[in-house]
Amino acid sequence: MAKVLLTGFEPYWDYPVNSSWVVAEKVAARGVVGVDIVIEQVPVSFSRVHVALREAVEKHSPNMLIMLGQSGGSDKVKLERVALNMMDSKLPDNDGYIPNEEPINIETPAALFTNIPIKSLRAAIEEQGISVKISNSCGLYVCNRLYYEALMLCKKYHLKSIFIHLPFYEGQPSAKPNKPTMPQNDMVKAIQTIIEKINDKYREF
Ligand code: PCA
Repeated sequence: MAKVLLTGFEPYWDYPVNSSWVVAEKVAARGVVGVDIVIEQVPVSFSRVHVALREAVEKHSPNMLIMLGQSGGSDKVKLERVALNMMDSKLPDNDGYIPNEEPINIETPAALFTNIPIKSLRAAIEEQGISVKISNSCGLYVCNRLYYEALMLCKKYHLKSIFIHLPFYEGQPSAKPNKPTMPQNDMVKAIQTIIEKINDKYREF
């Protein structure tokens, strides 16, 4: 049976709840037929997030690595295509650190791409009537740091990996007023659909 490691982030900034973790927990609770789903919460920390990911991959030995992050202000599920070898932010991470145009690793590629055919995932989610788009920038904050590490790990382990940014959910505490929200059920369904699709495509894991 295929195994998915699904990650979500802890709270950060002035968000006491992170939609990515709430959705990860719901996906694990509802499950996907024929797939073993394990979830791990990862820290909003430039210096710790990749260590947490590596430990989780070594602990669970998944076939698929699906990472969720909150993108407050987005009105769609965003399938991230690329991670950049760069860290930059105006606001601190949860350790108080603010990187200023720092490469993640001076010896590794400038950009890494998901190894999952992203357009077929978009089509499958659209078929469910859920608002989705492909994004060509995961930002330069901690989500991008995590994604870059994940795509490096894909080279080392036999892994399929993608990062997905999620909007605030309807009724989320401290979601910014006037920012779009999405029903939790739609986001959960979108992630279940992604897991089903990847599992169908790579049955031979
Ligand atoms: N979103 C942030 C980091 C944690 C999260 O949920 C980001 O987009 O980088």
